[in-house]
Amino acid sequence: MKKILITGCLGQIGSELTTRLREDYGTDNVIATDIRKIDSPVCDEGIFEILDVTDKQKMQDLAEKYEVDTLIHLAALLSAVAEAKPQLAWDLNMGGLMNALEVARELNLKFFTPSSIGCFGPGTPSENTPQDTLQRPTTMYGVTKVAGELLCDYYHAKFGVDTRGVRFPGLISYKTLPGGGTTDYAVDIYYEALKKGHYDSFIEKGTFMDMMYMPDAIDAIVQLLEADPSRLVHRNAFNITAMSVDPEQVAASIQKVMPDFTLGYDVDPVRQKIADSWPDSLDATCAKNEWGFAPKYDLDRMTQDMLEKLSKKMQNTSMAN
Ligand code: VAH
Repeated sequence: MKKILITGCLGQIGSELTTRLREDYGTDNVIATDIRKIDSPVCDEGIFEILDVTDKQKMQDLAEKYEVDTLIHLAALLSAVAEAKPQLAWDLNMGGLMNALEVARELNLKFFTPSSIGCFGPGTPSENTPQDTLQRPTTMYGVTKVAGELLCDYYHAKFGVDTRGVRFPGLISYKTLPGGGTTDYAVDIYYEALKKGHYDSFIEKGTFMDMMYMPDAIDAIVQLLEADPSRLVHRNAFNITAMSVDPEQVAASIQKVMPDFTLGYDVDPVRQKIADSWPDSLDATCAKNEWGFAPKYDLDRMTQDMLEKLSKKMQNTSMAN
């Protein structure tokens, strides 16, 4: 992997991945793209191009212009937004993915796109969910993730495209707010803890979901893309996770740092129904065995770092305003 085009760079993953890849591979070797340009280090501190992923010709023109060898496709609607706009979610998530796979096929690019724990459904074993198991999701997001996994495996088997992917759990980060996900409560809780000392969770007590701190997620993308292909038994997509938590456990972790923090509930039935259809905990053995996946952050270490970095960010923002 030497020169990389990334779609969806202004999203929660893209904004941190772009910065990391510029550090690792050189600023001029990372082509950041998104559907709009904003005032952001992603747009201002390296190569940035406007790209709507439903425009295949533009995607191909950019890949050829910059002579990239790798395409990381992140642009997609997340679960809650996709459930509110299912037809748009299909068009964007599947149309964008097909365009990206076709560009990768025609230009012989290494390819990464994420799947999600959302690719599983109520019939999947919910504890220690196996790498290879039943995938019958009941959300449009999940349908696009399963279809996406199958499409990426097809492009590898049929056309030899070097496709790789992971099934991301909920991702927690302080740099960019997530957009329209079901696991976003696990990000919101840290912001609200610092702002108000209290948070009303839209996900119910006792709802366990896999989660991961963003540094571990970025490490996983780079590790998988640099992995020896001869070791890969699986490709699209690997179960990965760092922890399985519910709102109570996240609150208890915060209270170790902020003893007066309190947690309440204002459950969102739409996102609760989505969360209830997902597994409680994944088995990440294949990722560990096939490419050395090894997350560094558990819940308490993530909480300490989130609260420290987020409070600095909020202080800087309030000073700037
Ligand atoms: C979502 N954050 O909630 C995303 C993710 C596992 C969840 O796919 O839709």
